[in-house]
Parts: sequence; structure tokens; C-alpha cells
Amino acid sequence: MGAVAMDSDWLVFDPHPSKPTFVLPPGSVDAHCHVFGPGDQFPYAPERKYTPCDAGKDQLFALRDHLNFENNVIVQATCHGSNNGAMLDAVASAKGRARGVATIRPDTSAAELDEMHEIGVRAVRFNYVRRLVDPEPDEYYYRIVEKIAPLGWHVVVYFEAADLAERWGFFTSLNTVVVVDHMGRPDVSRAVDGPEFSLFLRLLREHENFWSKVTCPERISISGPPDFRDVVPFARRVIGDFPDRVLWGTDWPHPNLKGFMPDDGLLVDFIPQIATTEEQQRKLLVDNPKRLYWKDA
Ligand code: 0GY
Repeated sequence: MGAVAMDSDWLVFDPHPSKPTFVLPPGSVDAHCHVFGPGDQFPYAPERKYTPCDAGKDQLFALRDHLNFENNVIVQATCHGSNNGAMLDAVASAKGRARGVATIRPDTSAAELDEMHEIGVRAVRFNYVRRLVDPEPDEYYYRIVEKIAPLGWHVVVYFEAADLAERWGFFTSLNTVVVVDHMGRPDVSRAVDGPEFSLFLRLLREHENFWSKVTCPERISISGPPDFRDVVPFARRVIGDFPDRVLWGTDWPHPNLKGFMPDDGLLVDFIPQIATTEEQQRKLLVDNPKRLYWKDA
């Protein structure tokens, strides 16, 4: 139990996920996951838009070992605001087996950033999903980009498909690597070749600094589990067209899901549905995340 009660409709992660039947390539990275609290040790941010269940580093590392991942990339969750304490503690405790993606502010000092880098942070996240945060003006994010440039960090962006056109000018002005969460949250009831997803594919095609996480079928799918049929053509297209710029992650502990909680073992078993060759799987799970997050290891 944390210091505060989780939201009354909060769905808790599956405490006993199945063992995947898909054998992950050695050295695989879960490149999108979070830690929540525990709240009595790492309080949730006053400005948060949800209060989750506690999901701490020990549970994350147990999942990593159960699923047979070697590494994690731990992404600061919005319920912790710009206090990166829980994420940094988890990355530090992983002793080189985790990297972090932080939320920082323009007034975060260079000394704080150096310390984060030393612990294992390699990116910042800009979140534009309004049910999670109130987005700031572009100027705010440009100041952050200036701050992280000397460290060689990249930017992770989370937005919904309908917002891409509006953000296009800002996104394409960034000269760092930019990783898009969850394929830019496509509406999978629309056509893969339709205007909405074509704009996202164009972003990746015309801007070689853009990468995509092919994550969260459980969040994006309308047809639902266990086979997330409607997500498959979208993820296959991204992996097929940009095999060297894709990442995969569990998104454990799956914040804000409504209706059902996925079995993380079955999420791993979904990977060969979207990365259909051994080469694609190795790039997605090992080569790409290692190149981006462990280049200096
Ligand atoms: C995700 C998705 C969500 C939440 C967050 O930081 C967060 O709070 O990323 C969401 O609710 O869609 O990537 O975990």
C-alpha cells in the first residue's frame, strides 16, 4: 500500500504473467516500461492526473527476469511529474542493466543533468497527451533541448495521431534523435494507407532522426486481445519500412488501461506477429535499443 490510494477504477498489473513461448533473442531490451513509487517512498506529484497502484523496481526486475529480458529502458511516468526520484533509483539499482528517460524542466541545472547521465539517463520525454499533462508552448521544449544537447541525449515524444499535423513543424525542427511512443497512437479502425497513418509514415521516411516504438497493442487495439488483429498491419508496416529505427517494450505496469489488463507473457508472444523474421526481431529487441541507449557501454 502506498501513501495515497490508487484511483478507484485503476487496473493493477497482472501479478502472475505467463512464461512466453516466443524465445527472445539474447540481450533483448524492454525499451518502454515504468516504475510507480512506491508512493510512501517516492510520492506521486501533486499535479498528476492519475494515481496508480504502486509498481516498484523489484517488481519490474522480477518481470524482466521472468520474461527473459536482459535490460530495461525506464520511462518517467507523468504521475511522478518532473521528480525523477523513483525512476533514477530504479536505474541506479539495475547496475547498468537499465537506462532512463527523464522528465525535466527548463530550469533543471546542468549539474542535475550530469548526475542523471551518470546514473544512466539518455533521453527526455515530451508528453502531449492531454489526459496526462497540460502541454507547454514550444519555447519550453526548445529550452530543454538546448540543455540536453551537450549530453547527446535524445527526445521521446508521446502524442495522439490527430495531433501530429499540428506538431509537425516543431517535431521536424528537432535535430536530436526523436523516438515516437506507440506509433503515434494510430486510430486502427482507419486504413494503414489512409491519410492519418500515411502522415506518420512520412515523418519517419522524410526525417531519418525519427524512430518509433511499436508498442502497446493492448492500448491501441479496438479488436482486442488475445491477437490484437487490427494493430498487426500498422506495426508490420513500421517495422518493415524502418527496421533499424524501431523499439519494443511491455509498457508495464500499463497505466490507465480500462477494461482489461494484459498478460505480459502474451505480449511477448505477440512480437513475432509484427516482427516476422529473425533479423527484424534481433534489430527490434537487441541491436536498435543497444545502439540508442548503450552506445557508450
Ligand atoms: C504509457 C502510456 C500512458 C501513460 C504514461 O507517463 C504516463 O503517465 O505514459 C497512457 O496513459 O497512455 O506509455 O505508459
